[in-house]
Amino acid sequence: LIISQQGDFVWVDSGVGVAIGAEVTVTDTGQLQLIDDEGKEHKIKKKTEGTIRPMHPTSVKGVDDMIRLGDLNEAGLLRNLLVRHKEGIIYTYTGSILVAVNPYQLLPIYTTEHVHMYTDRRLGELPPHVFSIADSCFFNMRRNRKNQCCVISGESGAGKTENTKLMLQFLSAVSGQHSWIEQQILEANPILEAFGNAKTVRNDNSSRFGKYIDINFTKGGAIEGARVDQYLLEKSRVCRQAPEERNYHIFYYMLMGMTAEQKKILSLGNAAEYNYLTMGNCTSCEGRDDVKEYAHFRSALKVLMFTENDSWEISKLLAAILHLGNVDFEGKESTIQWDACSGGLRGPCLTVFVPLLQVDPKALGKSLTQRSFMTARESVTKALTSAQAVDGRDAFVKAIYGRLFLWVVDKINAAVYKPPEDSQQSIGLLDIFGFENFTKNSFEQLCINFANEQLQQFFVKHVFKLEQEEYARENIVWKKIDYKDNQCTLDVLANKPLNMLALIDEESNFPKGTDTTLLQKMNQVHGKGNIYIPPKNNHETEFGIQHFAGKVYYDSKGFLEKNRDALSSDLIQLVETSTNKLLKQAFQDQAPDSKKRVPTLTGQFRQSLDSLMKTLTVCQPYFIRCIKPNDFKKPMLFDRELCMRQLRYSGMMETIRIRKAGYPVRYTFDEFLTRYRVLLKTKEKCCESICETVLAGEGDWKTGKTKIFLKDFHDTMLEVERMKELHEKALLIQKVLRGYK
Ligand code: AOV
Ligand code: MG
Repeated sequence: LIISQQGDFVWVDSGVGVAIGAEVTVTDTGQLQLIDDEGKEHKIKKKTEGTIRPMHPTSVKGVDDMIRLGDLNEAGLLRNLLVRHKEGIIYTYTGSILVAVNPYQLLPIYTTEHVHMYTDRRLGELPPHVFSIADSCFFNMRRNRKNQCCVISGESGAGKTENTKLMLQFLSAVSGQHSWIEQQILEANPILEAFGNAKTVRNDNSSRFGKYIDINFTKGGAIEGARVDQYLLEKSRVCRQAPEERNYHIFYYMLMGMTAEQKKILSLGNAAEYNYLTMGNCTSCEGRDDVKEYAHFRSALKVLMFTENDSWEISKLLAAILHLGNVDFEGKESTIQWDACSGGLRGPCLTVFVPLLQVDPKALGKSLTQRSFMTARESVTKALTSAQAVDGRDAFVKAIYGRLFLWVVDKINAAVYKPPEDSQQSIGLLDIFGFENFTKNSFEQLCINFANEQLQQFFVKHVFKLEQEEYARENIVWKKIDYKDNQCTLDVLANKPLNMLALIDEESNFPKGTDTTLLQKMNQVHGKGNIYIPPKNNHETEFGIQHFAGKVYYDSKGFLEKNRDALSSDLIQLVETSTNKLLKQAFQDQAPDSKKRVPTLTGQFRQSLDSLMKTLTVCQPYFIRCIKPNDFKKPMLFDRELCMRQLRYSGMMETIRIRKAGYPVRYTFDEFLTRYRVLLKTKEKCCESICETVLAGEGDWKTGKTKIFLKDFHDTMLEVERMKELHEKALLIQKVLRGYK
C-alpha cells in the first residue's frame, strides 16, 4: 500500500484533467483519509487505490527551479506553482526562464533592499525573482558585449506590464547614477499608461498598445538614454467601450483632476455627461484614484519636458474629442442643430469647438455633415445620412486621438533618446497586449492575437528549434524533444500566398470590397485547412481561428472599415484650416491630395512587427512567462484549470523537458578560455579541464566541435568560482602592495 501514515503526500486522479495533490490525514474515527489541495476529502477505498500514486518529495513543498521536479508531468508542474502561490511565492524558474504568477496584491519583495540583494548575483544563487532576470540581462550585456532583450508574455491581466516596470526599476537602480535620465525613463510610464491603458473586463489597467523600450547603456554600465517603440493603439476604444469597460484613463483623470476653472474654460463637466465615456456604463474603476493619478500624470509630463502649454494643448484636444462625441446628427440627411445650444439638450453648440479645435464652426459643421467628391468635371458635395455622419465623426475622433498618442510618444523619445556616443549596448523590454478572447472579438483582437502568435513563434524558435539545430551541428548526442509549433497558424495568418491578412488588405484596397466579400474569400482560400474555421452558415459573420492559446471567434463586421482607417478629405482639409498648432502638427503627414496610397492598419502593424522581430533576433533573449491565477483579479485564489491551460499553451511542459535535458548555455572554446582561464589549476589549457575541476560531479556538460555546452546552473557555478578567484587574487595583490609600503 502506498499510503502509510499521516502527513504523507500522494497524487489522486481528480477525474477532470490532471491529478491533484493530497495529504494523508486521520479522521475522528481513526481512519486514514485524503484532503486534496482544494480542501476536498477523499475516502480511501479498495477500489480507489489504483488511482493513488506516491508523490515525489520535491513536489511536497515545491522547488525553485522546475527542472528539479521529480514528478516531471503536468500535475507536478501545476502543483509546484500552486503550493508556492499559497505561500506568496510568485516567481519560479525553468532554467533561466522565469514564470511569474500574478499575486493580485502588493508584496513586500520590491524594496530597495531587494534591489541591493539581487544586484550582481548570478541567476539561481537567490530565490527566483524578476530582479534576478534584470540583473542577468545587465550582467550578460556587459560580459558578452551583446544586446539583450526580455520578452514578457502571457494573457491579458497576467502581469506583463507590472513586471516590465519592475525590470525598469531594477535597471535604473543598478545603473547607479540616480540621475535625471533614469527618472525620465521611469516617469514615461505613467504618461504612456494614461493615454494607452484602460479598464477592460480582463484587467483594470489593460495595455491597449504594445511597447518595446530599448534602454541604452554606456560602456561603464550607466543608463545613457532610451527609446520607446509603440505598436497599434486600439483606437476604437475612444468611441466605443464594451459593457463594464472604460475609455482611456486620461479622460477620467482629467475630468476628476482638473480645477473647476480649467474645466470651465474647456466647457467640461463630469464623465457621466459624455457619450464617449459612458458606453460601458462604467466611469470609475475600483482601486484607481483618478485624482491622484492625474496629479502623477501632470508631474510626469514635467519630468519629460512637456511644457505647461503642451499640457494645455493636449487638454484642449481631449476636450474637443469629448464634445464631438456629444454632437447629435438629425434626420435622414444629417444636419446639426446650429442653434440648439440652449441648455445643451441636443449636444454641444458648435461654437464650443472654436477655442478647442480653432476652426470655423460653420466649416466644421459642413465637414461633419457633407462629403465632397470629384466627378469627371467638377467637385460636388452630398449630404451624409445621420449614420454616415456618425461614422465620419468617429473616424475623425480616432484620428485625432491616435495622432495625439504618436505625438506624445515622439515627445517622450525626444526627451529620453540620446544618439549613441560612448559605443553602447542595450537591453530591450517587450511588453505588448496579451492574448485576448472576449465574448465578442473584432479586428483589434485579431491584430493583438497575431502579435502574440509572433512572440510565441519567437519563443519556440529560440527554446526548441535553434537549440536542437545547434546540437546537431556540433555533433552533440541528443534525443529530439517534440514541441508544439505554431508556425502553421502564422502561415495562414500572414505567410502563405493569399494569407488572411493579405486578403483583408486586398479587400480593403478594393473599392467594392465589403466585409461579406472578405468572408467569402477567406472561406474559399482557407476553409479547407484546420486553422481557419469558416462560419456555420451563410448568414453568420463570425469566423474562427485556431490560435496557439485556443480557438477565438471573430466577427468580420467592420473589419474593412477598421483596416482602411480612412478619414474623409473634407475633415483633413478642415484640419488644414485650423490654427491649432498641435492639431496641425499631429496631422502633418496627411496631405489631402497625396497620391500615395495610405497604408492600411494591418500593413503598418505587420511592418512594425517585422522590424521588431529583426531587432529581437540579434539580441540574447530572456523570457518571462506571466500566468494569471484567476479571472476575478483576486489574491490567494488559484484556479487550477485556468493555470493548467496557460501552462499548456505556453509549452511549459516541453520547455522544462528541453531545459532539463539540454545545454542552454554555450561558449566557443575561445570565449570560454578567455573568461575562465583564471580557474585553470592545471597546466593544460583547455576548457574541459576547467569544467572537470569546477563542475566535478555536478550534472553533465558536453564538449562539441567548437563549443562547450552547459546547464544554466553550471554557468552560475563558474561565475561564482570566478568571482571568488578574482577576489582572492585582488586580496593577494593588495597584500603584496601593502608589503611594499
Ligand atoms: P498585463 O500587462 O499582462 O495585461 P498587468 O501587468 O497590467 O497585466 O497586471 C494586471 C494587474 O495585476 C495589475 O494592475 C496589478 O494590480 C496586478 N499585478 C500584476 N503583477 C503584479 C505584481 N507583481 N505585484 C502586485 N500586483 C500585480 V494586458 O496589458 O491586459 O495584456 O493588454
Ligand atoms: Mg499590460
